[in-house]
Amino acid sequence: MPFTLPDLPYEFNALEPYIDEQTMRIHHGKHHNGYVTNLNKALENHPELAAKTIEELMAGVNSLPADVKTAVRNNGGGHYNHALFWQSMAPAGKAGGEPKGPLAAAIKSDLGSIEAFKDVFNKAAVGRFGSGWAWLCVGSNGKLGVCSTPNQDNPLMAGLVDCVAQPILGLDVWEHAYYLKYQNRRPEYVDAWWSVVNWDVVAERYAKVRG
Ligand code: MN3
Repeated sequence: MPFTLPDLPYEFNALEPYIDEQTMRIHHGKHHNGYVTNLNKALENHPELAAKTIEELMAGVNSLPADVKTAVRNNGGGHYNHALFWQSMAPAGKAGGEPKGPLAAAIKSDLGSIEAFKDVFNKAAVGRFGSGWAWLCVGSNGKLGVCSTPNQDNPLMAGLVDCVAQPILGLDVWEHAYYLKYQNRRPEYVDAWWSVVNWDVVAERYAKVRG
């Protein structure tokens, strides 16, 4: 199988009380696992695609053959997005607070202030109608931007999304990400999530994209 479900980099209960253990178990073991299984199934008859990295698949998804395009868009997107999401979080104590260093400086110069960034990100997350994601990305001009994509789309999907960029932080706002604990209160989930953002990982991604 070309793609495998990555282990979480922490225990299922590590993000309590912000994200509950049962949600993490179902989200990782059922939802993310389903995307990986269905992505592998879609690629069974396309060995040339199965040899690509998930990033390569995402960037080229708009020109894939019609028989696999939707499956890769939805399930490849689901795999990429969730892998990035798990890595973007850490237990309270190792997470939350504010970004530091060059990332913090870039947020201030490109988005106004840390507060202004969080505000626009919260609006993107809460305002996404139905299911989707909010993103902090680095554009082709090297500047940071915030956007939102529907379903399992992401900013790597050139030709399919409004904001084509390199994602460095993503927030899942599908109901499956928060419904057990927060029910319909998406804004509370989004607020709580900031407490488990692993800024060290986000800063590493930023440094890598900027070279
Ligand atoms: Mn999800």
